[in-house]
Amino acid sequence: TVNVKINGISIDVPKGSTILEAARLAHIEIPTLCYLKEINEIGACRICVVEVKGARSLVASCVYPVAEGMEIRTDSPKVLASRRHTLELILSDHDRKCLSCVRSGSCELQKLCYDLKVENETAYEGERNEYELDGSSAHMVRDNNKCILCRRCSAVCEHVQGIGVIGANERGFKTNISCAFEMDLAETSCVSCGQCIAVCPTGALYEQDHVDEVFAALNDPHKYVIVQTAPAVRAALGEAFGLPIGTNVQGKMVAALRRLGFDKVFDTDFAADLTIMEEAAEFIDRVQNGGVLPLITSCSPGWIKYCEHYYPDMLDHLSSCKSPQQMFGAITKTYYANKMGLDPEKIVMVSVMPCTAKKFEIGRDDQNAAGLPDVDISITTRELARMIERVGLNFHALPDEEFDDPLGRSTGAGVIFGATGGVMEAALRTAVETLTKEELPSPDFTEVRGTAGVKKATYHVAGMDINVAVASGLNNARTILEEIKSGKSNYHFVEIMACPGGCVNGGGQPHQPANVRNTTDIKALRAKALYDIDTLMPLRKSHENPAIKQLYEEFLEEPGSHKAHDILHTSYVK
Ligand code: HC1
Repeated sequence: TVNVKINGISIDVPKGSTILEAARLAHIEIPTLCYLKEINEIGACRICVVEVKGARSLVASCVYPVAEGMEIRTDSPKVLASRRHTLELILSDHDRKCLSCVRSGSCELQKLCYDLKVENETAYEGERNEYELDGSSAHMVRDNNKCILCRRCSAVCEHVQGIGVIGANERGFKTNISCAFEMDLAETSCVSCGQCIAVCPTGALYEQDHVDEVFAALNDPHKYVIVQTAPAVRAALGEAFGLPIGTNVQGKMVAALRRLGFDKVFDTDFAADLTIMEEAAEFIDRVQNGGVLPLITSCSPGWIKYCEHYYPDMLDHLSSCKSPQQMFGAITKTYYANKMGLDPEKIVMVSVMPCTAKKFEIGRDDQNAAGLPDVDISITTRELARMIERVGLNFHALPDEEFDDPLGRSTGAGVIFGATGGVMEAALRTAVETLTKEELPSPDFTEVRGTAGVKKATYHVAGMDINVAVASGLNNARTILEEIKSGKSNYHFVEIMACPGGCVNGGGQPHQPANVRNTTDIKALRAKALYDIDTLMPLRKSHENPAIKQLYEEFLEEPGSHKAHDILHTSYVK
């Protein structure tokens, strides 16, 4: 350790710490703007400056290492004045239409201006850049008028996802974050994961907002509006209302959706169970009949887009199963509509997802089992929170309610889909019991749990070794894909999710500011909420779901049947 003095208090801190880290150990949170731990450590924004005795100028604490005997001031008038000036300079080229900004209340720039009492927004008024919005893609909008050039978005795109479709163009005052050759985002090989939105401190990046469309459907007496909620939404929606990260709010979420006026409140987890039935059958078929291995999961649309753009030669590995979101819509507009005597044309299928790529997925080809789009509108967890706020529901006071039957029934296997490794574990629970024709001593496959970016395991099943791998985050996916291509590995089954940690950390989840992201394992806390639900479920294997059994008896016949293929499977494009 080294001994330093921070604001007059002596403290021992690990050698090699930055001043920012050292101050945290002294219970001082130095404000930051561009800094994202291990992702964007560039010391560029100058908000985290501090005084170091003997140094010629203020130093950026996020990148400046401590040294024995260092004397640091994080709170001097000089420091605070510098931060204030920096904020005034940022505001001088910032669209300050803040009142109705999508990030009002969760904007990190707004909070800093409040904390530092930046009263004069026009201190450096002068020339302003004016940018057109880029709303070209199905999933998001880029508004450079609100961009503060922190580069968190480009860092996460390049360093976490290995894609790099946005970055700094031009120089000096004209510097802006955009795509190469000023292309629209839709023209690039962006995969729609929305991780850039999740880390953006301001309203420069946000999802395409479909809240008005949902309200319009709810207010249309001729429409029958059905909602499905993804596994990971229940583990994060509460954060938008100030609840601790990892609070399971399933019951209040259902109650809120009912009060918003949805005709049926169903659960994507049901379709996750259905996906497992189809995918486990596909896996067993490929193993027993010499099909392409490894089989790779297909429920994450960001991952599918990535595979299509970057690994088109590996599309044969993808499961042909539609994602649970799409299977849900397909079953709703065929089986359920028929069963309930509903006209599929009048059904509006809304999905609530932790994901921005789902907005893109609903418009893909070959996703219309009833001759209509399987899903009509996909909104994010954040958009649902905004709907709840708009109509003034007191989320905290809502009772806990249950999903409707029968498409609200699910098992523990369905709910863990939302965490990395969950799809693999759910599939193994069913595939192993199908292959061995014996009941598992325990449904837990703990080797594929946890937030590590890559996980591997081998299971001995029915006389053979089944090698599995799980990757989340596209850089990690690339590692596994390269292994497969080079022939170095012999996997039978691989799960890939585009977002690091899986859907719990999707690009559509409630924002958490950088200081929380830098110090808390958000994805682990949210995942724990899902595994806790699984543990408490009376049924934990997809093939035990009574509503799924009934669906096959009444309609689909058996997993992998001709009918199931027509309705629940899809294809990919190079
Ligand atoms: Fe997911 Fe899925 S788990 S992709 O992560 O397979 O988004 O939560 O809904 O479709 O079920 C997301 C989550 C989600 C699908 C399921």
